[in-house]
Amino acid sequence: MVTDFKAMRVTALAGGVGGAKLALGLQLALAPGNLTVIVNTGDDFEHFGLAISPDVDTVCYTLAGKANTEKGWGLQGESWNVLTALKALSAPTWFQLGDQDLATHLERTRLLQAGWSLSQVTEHFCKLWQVSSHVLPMSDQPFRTLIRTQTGELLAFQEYFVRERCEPAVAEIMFQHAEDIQPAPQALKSVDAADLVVICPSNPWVSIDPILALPGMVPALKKKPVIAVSPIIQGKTVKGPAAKMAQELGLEASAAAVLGHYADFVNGFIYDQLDGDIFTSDAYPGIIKKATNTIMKNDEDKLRLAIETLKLGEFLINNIYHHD
Ligand code: FO1
Repeated sequence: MVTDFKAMRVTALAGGVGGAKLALGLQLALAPGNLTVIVNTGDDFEHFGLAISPDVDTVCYTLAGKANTEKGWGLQGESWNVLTALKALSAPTWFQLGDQDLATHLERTRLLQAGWSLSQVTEHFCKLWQVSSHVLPMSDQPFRTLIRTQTGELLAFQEYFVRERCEPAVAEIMFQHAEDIQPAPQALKSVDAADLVVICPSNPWVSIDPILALPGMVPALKKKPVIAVSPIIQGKTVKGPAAKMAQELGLEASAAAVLGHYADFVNGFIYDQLDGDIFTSDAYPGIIKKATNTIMKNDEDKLRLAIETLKLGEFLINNIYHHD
């Protein structure tokens, strides 16, 4: 029986911007230390020889209160001297690295080369940035999301997302990784130890699916109360290409399609009130659906959506969900 949602131990699955926003709301709503975020690393890449983990950094910067909330990525109060100097050298500048952000990538690369794992580097940074939550990269092994376009080109994720501004039509999303890819050591443990798992409103196909593709992840989720929050509102996303991608892949760009995507292992689903009555009473009868305002413009919105999610979690745990 859960009587105080603040005391719940929650594990969230997240990609970048949208996921980080709800993760911050959950951090604000829960007792310090009770949130763990498993973050997509399929967007990671090497640039100028540096190890860049965009979603991990977006989540860490957001939870540390250091994120540039206008851009959704990078740091607030950033300067761009290195980028300007790179431009003057005719170097590639399509991926914008701010001066302070660059320090993160330099130090991460140095520590990885010294034998640290990505999980250890992330924990170390989070301690220095006084992040009260636990941030876990989904895996310590390289996992790369690739996009095959409808013209047959194969693009690394950041080439598709940033360099090509998500313009090419997507034919296929591919995951490239070691054959023995494993979740990060703490990732499955944090799911097992959680009272509730929350799938943040991140892109289901490129931000959450890489996490779900890891061996053992879906079976671990099936043993837990899981709530997913839809990133699609009235057929569109607040940010990012999820809706455009869905259409190009021949899927429906709707909250209903997002629920269909997760239906095998979720017990609760939160979608935007603007989508009102999209679910008929016989659609996914075993899954509790709740419509609310899911747009997160400020910290108040993030906290409110987090509390709605935790209250639905509390209801699932106390009334519906039975542990094995
Ligand atoms: N996104 C952009 O749209 N343009 C950029 O120049 C860019 C730079 C960047 C630098 C560091 C970082 O951690 C993230 C950065 N992002 C940038 C965001 C990021 O690549 C994407 O939002 C995610 O991969 C999708 O979740």
